[in-house]
Amino acid sequence: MATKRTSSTTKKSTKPKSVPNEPPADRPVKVPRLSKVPGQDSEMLTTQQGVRVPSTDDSLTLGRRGPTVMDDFHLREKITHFDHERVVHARGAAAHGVFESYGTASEFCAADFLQPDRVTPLFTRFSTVIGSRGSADTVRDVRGFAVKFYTDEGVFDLVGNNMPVFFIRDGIKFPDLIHAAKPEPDREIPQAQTAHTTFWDFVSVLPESPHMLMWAMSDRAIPRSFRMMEGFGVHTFRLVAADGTTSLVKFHWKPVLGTHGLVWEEAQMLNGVDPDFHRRDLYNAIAAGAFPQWELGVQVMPDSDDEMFEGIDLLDSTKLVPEELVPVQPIGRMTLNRNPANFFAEVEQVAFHAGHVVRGIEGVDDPLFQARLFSYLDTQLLRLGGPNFSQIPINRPLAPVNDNFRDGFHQAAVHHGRTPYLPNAVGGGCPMLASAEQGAYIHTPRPITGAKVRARGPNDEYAQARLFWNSMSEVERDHIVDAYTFELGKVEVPHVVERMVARLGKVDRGLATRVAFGLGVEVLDPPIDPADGSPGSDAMLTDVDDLPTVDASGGVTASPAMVTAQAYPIDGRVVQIFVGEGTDVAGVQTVRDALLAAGAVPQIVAQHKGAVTGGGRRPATLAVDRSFHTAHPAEADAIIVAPGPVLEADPGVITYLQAPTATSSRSVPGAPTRPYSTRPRSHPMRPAWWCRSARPNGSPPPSSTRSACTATGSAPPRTRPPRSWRSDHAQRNRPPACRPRTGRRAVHRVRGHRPGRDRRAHRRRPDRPRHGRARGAVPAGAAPARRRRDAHPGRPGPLGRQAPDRSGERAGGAAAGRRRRAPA
Ligand code: HDE
Repeated sequence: MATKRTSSTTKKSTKPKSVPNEPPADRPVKVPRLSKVPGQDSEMLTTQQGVRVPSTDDSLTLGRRGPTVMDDFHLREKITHFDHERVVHARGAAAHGVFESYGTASEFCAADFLQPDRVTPLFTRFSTVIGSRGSADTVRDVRGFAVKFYTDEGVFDLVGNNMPVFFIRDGIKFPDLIHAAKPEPDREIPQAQTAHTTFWDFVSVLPESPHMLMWAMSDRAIPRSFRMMEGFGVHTFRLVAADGTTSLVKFHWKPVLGTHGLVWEEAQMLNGVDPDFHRRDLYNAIAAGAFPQWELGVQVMPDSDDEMFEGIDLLDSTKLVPEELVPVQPIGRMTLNRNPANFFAEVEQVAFHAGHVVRGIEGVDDPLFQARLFSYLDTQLLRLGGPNFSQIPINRPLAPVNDNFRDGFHQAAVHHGRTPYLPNAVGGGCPMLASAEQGAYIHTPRPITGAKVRARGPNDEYAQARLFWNSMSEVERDHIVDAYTFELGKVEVPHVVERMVARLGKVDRGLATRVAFGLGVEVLDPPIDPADGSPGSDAMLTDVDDLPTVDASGGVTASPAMVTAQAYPIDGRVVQIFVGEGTDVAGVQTVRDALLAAGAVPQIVAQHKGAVTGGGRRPATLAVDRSFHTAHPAEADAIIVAPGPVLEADPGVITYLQAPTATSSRSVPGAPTRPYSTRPRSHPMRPAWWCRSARPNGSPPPSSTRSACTATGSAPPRTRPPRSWRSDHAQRNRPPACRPRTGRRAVHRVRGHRPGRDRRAHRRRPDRPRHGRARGAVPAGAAPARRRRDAHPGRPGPLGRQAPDRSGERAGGAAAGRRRRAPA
């Protein structure tokens, strides 16, 4: 091309110009053509090389249930490209910790870190899936729950989620799933949510989606805290005992604090009020010494040739094994006890991989897992800049390494020796190969037969979705109905909505009717003629109709293990205590101390920051953590209103309490049975004790999804009592070593408040408290206080604080208490 361009511009030729890339008419030679849209100019689905693809739903496997084969070039190309596109799980938070083995797994697993009395360091990262790095925490989404164990035998990564199943059963569909779920490519909205057309379009025609959708529309998708989430390995794993016997297991993480969800309205508000809600919560808990804990448990099923259990396909990650059939056995405990020192170096650069397993733990031929084995390594090459990412400190194994790998981008090692190859004689045959007795990882031999095919199934895609629905409490069902109604309400294409509602009808007719009512559509029954291929047709839903289906519920119709009435500790629960001038300071301090002792996080909230003063002849002061400007009821699990003259008369308090319910009151005349949620108000107007999900008496929360470790029967005891908690502001501004046990000094120091000087001030003028009324909080109609320097708005007071301006405050009117006016 360059030669041609030069000749045409430098020399004027009289010969007719030849058209580049066009063969002469008399010689029809094919040459590469210029596509209008490279990579999108065929009507058929092709590979990047233009090879037409007959199916993109199933990986190429050895037999219907065998492992994925390397010559599935379509799968590898599709996943490779995806790995280097838009990365999932971009937003996350993480912490260091330890795993203490109970030793109970030693009978069925040879892994050293599961033997008795082993303590293994680990690093755990929680994440959302869809949102980009700056997105909010409390969006409706699946949460990643990835744990890196630095065992003496190498790194083991348990890369799971907070839900036990997944949307797809074959990894070849993962790029499709994420393309559909991510912001729509033409306009790049919406961020971090599935409430849009393309996601529902995709899942509505994906046969295996109904079960996971139920979980994603439940309270599990809006967890109260990372500390209150279950975790699941999702896939089945094969554990190998020291004597070589094998069993099939599912991994479970059970949070000691129980499983709790937010209410949807709260979650939405928190996205604005505090987009870092979960990240902050985890950091603060660990900084305060209230270390979150989870028990690791396993469901152990016998290993069998067909890898089925009670009709449940153990190679299908859209299915779970009900805990009623196989209880979870606890095998160890994880404690997160140290925050990362540098977010990028640790949280961002940690590289998990489903293929990081240690002796005694093997994956299975689940095609979802098989694709992951390829994807994680591949994705790190770009994300972490080359093949040496395992040398980054957070990824380095504790076990000694000698991999014979050399060079590559970002090689940090200066290797010695001339023989990075095996076998060698010059290097004395080093490094040596290990035998089983020396701890080598040896894959369990398993016979595989069958033709190389792209085919899966058959399976029952609705039974476990129905099981989940049946297991929910009434309030949780209301939430699920609301979630479907909201999400499908954002879909712009009617036939997608109809098809989804029709499929919900196969899960539960009542569920579909309630959702259909909210959407103003009908439940089509039967869905639509299966033969016509039109929207809603079952012909578009499954390619396995000709095969017999199996019941995937294992005979269980409802799973009480998913919801229990178990009581959990209130560690880390935020209790806001509203105080005002003249409040009962001693009483508030007693309540606060009791909350601290119980492990909760009390926050003193008042009209202004600084401090409030109690009543009596020798009034005491109380440091304020947050003002109504910086606190929000959605951040609290409970609110206590302390009695006091100023607060009772302040309508700002009521406005504050009302805020979260502003959008939740509904009344729909003429609706069928409970078309919309009749959930209890999450924030009653004037409570003495308001509770979101954990109740002080231990009764089951109305709005949260809870789960118990059925094997233990009760919440495992806390090993380490939490220390006092204070506002994150106070925590952040103190070096860890000198963080105080009680928060008061921390608050004083951060704000430049000097307690000694305060006390002197009160001694001088006990009749005129330094804070509150005398400084500007003048009730309507009262005589104005004598002008003082610190009563002027905008001018720093003697303690360096800004005096609150209440000079123009009127009684009544929600905003009056917050509005600032110029002094008269
Ligand atoms: Fe992932 N997943 N995934 N995934 N996944 C990634 O790896 C992928 C799947 C999960 O905190 C990526 O380093 C494919 C299931 C977690 O750093 C990527 C498939 C489950 C995390 C990737 C799946 C997960 C990831 C993106 C279908 C639950 C975050 C960045 C076969 C069992 C780990 C990265 C962290 C991250 C690929 C399906 C969990 C692109 C191809 C199922 C918790 O490699």
